[in-house]
Amino acid sequence: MSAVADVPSLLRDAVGEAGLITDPADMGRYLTDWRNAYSGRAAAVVRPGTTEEVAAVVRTCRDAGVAVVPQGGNTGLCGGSMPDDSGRQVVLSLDRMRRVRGIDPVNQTVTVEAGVVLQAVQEAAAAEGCLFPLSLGSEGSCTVGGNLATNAGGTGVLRYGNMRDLTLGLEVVLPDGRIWNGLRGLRKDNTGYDLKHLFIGAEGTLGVITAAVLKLFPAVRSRATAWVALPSPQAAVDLIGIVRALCGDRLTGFEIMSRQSVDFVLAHRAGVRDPLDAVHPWYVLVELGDTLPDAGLGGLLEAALEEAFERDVAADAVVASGSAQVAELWGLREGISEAQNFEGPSLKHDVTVPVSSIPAFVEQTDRALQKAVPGIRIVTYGHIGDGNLHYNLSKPAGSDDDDFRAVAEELARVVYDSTSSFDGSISAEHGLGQSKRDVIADYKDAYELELMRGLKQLFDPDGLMNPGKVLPREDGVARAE
Ligand code: FAD
Ligand code: 2HG
Ligand code: ZN
Repeated sequence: MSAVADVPSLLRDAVGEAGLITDPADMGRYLTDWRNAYSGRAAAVVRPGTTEEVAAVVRTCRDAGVAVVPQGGNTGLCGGSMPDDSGRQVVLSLDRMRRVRGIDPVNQTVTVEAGVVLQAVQEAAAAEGCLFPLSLGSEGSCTVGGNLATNAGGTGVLRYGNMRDLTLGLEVVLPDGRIWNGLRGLRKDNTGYDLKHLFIGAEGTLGVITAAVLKLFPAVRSRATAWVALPSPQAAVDLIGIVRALCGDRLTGFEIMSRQSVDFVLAHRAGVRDPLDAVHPWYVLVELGDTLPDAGLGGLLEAALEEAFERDVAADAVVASGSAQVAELWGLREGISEAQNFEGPSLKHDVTVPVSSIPAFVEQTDRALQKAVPGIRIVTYGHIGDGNLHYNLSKPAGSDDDDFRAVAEELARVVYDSTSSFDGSISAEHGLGQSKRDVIADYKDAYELELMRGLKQLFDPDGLMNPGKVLPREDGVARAE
């Protein structure tokens, strides 16, 4: 076994000078995440350009007993792509693996390398008259590898599914350096265990994803978008029912936002304004889409809204009249994550409960949080059509940052206990990473965790593939973000 100090020179043999960074001054952007919430140190950052080079890097690190941390666009929200602070781990960035290997419009598939940025996949699909429907606020920076490793969701899940649903095949470098070529573009394949699903959502703990075959859909040629003011989360749930019944599969987006969320964006994002005159407690952004260029979606959406007004579900609404207004409405929604960063330390929760339980869940959780910290700002928003809320918290206005940090763990428990009481999940899209790695022990079945540990042991007996992520540490200490 080589000393850690030798690893950079061994890695140079694997990837050449262009693929290796050892100067701490140049490593900076790989060692801090998007929000500056997590940072680490590394023996080296290695940037292989091919699958074979990824395999050589993984073998080199395994032989040296050095841990590998796979990294894509570094936009993850739970510290999964960060090395620890020992300075002994190696960050394996996929940012030189950005080739679209092929697109097959007849088979409706695209084959891409893991470092391709999500927006580039969307653009490659559009150039062939197709749609790749995964859509996230971070799509200009996040990568296919990161999307797969976190099983990313976003705003199109209710119509098209999450990254797992959009994937047909994978190529993966396993922790022992072997390459598994599962790059099949088949919609039907019943030849045994479907291994790709183990790597999707594994947050880089079972291997490095190097390429994928993804599903495409017919391009959407007409859209209609509305901003709807509502009295309550119950009204939002009622509105989904109305829109679904009338519009069926044309419903492509349904995002909820509390007034607090919208206030943060209005305060911190340039070029947005409140679309309505009066202030309302809740809003949803509804979007319809169709492959026909003239599908009459505006009329359909207006019919749904009319019914919502008649039934006192909606309080007010604006139907967007052009692409600039559509962009402005989506700017209000997509700007929330960034806007919250300007309001001091935040606690991010990324939960799901059954859609039917959302109203009772919000009422119960808000009450418990306000009791724990009177005046706490609850920034509730997200993909309500999937039962997925970002139940984020900011300190009471004008209060001390450290006072808020001191109660962070208690507040996280309030949200998780409430989620659990509705048979929900404490992570719907962002994953466990470092932030929820320990607390998951209290919210997931012990036997399920034992099976997960068994899989980790099978794939990575040396524990060198993104250690310290996803699985609870043996000391079982529960920590909030
Ligand atoms: P990274 O952050 O680099 O890595 C994330 C995890 O994947 C880490 O554990 C890493 O080790 C692992 N990983 C990365 N590449 C590979 C690979 N090739 N092989 C194996 N493991 C790998 N997420 C959602 O689900 N829905 C949203 O709507 C959403 N909106 C967001 C909006 C904003 C503004 C931001 C900042 C983030 C948002 N996210 C969202 C979170 C984040 O963008 C996603 O988790 C995204 O999928 C991460 O991709 P990445 O390339 O940045 O991965
Ligand atoms: C979103 O839906 C993302 O905007 C980010 O998942 C959520 O920042 C967050 O908490
Ligand atoms: Zn989200």
